[in-house]
Amino acid sequence: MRLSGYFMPTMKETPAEAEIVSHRLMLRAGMIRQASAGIYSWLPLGFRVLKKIEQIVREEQDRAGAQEVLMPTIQSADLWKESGRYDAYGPEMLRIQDRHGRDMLYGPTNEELITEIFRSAVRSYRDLPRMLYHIQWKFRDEVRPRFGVMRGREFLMKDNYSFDLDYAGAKRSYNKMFVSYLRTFARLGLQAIPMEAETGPIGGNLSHEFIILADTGESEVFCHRDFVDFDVLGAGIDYESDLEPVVEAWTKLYARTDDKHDPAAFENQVPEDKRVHRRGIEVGHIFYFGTKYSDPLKALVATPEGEAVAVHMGSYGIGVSRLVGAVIEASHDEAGIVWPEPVAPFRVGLINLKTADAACTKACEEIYAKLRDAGVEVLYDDRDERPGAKFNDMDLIGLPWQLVIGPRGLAKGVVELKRRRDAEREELSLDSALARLTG
Ligand code: 5CA
Repeated sequence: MRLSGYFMPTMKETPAEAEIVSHRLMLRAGMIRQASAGIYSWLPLGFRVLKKIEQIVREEQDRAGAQEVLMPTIQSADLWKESGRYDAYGPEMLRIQDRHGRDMLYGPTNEELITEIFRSAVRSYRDLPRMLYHIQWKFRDEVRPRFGVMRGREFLMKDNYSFDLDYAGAKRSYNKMFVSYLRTFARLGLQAIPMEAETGPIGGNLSHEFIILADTGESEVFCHRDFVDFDVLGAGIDYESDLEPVVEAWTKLYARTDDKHDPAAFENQVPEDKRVHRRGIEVGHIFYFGTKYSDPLKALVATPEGEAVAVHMGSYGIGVSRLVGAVIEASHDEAGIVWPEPVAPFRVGLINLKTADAACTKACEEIYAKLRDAGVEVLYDDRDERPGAKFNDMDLIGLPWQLVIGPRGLAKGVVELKRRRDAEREELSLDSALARLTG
């Protein structure tokens, strides 16, 4: 992509309305624009990151055995009246009437709709277990939308729903999601800690929030310091094996959000030098709620003995659009964003220091073509701008690698490769730079 023709409206000034760093940087880097309170348009750079995160979430859901569907954003109120949640959900739900005066709503979540899909198709234990997920926009009329995409009113969520015959089966599904969440967040370059949490309007009695430690987080959390060094990606996971030992290893140490916090237990279980009391960002939340929806909605399956029982369910959410902000909160410096490679909008920023210089531009064009041929995502700054402005923009948008080409270096046969993460610079020949970036 050539920057001269790319829609990336960066800003030098810090927007006054943005209170936290991720919101400021997303506005300044031209990733999003506010459409109205808590509702955002995604511009090309931001949309690329959103799609990368979405794809990693999707791959890990698929790997764990869940199947993707797509349910609508607008739902009929009838099912919500059947489950009893239409009144209980309160003013966070955006209620709409269609032209016939029928009650509709913009879905804040999808337990009812997925249960209706399930009950219309499944009758027997032979068709269990099942896990169905979708990645869809939700609307919650939050009292206080803030922090940009972190607490929006319209936001992108991955929500998965599991169906099992009994508690033992449902716990297996819960464990699959628990482990797949650890993997998903690790692939995004994040250390997410599973914490015992309240269930709120979704319901149930077994629930974990996945929390990224960050001073700007909205949750107050308490946990054992050893979580910070846990590694999950190293372990090969077989989702058909018994995952209980993995889940136990990740839940035996104290980790709770403030509404579940027990000061006495915290002090008993965690040595003083290991106590972490911080703020965090909730990037995922999983629930087992048994028959809370299948009972009222009569989602019944026949057991092997022929008895009809309500199916056991769980639901599992990831805040996909919130994650864009969360990754930035976890990875930035004074100059701007520092994208972890797997979610970077482009891998390489190619900077032409002097577009008026024919040899310099020729070298840039050649390497740009070669990088693209090799399948490397590259953003080529071919604008007629001062080098300082180009460096600032590249640092702001945080691509992992910057390849800087100027007439002086070329005369010596070298270009500069800078790693954004630690600003480490290296002078290399064009060919070795190419080899490094395509290797
Ligand atoms: N149905 C369940 C799980 S599938 C559910 O809705 N869970 S939730 O309410 O906890 O939301 C799931 C995730 O969506 C949260 O962990 C959070 O990461 C994200 N989320 C929730 N509210 C917002 C919001 N207002 N803005 C951005 N992300 C949000």
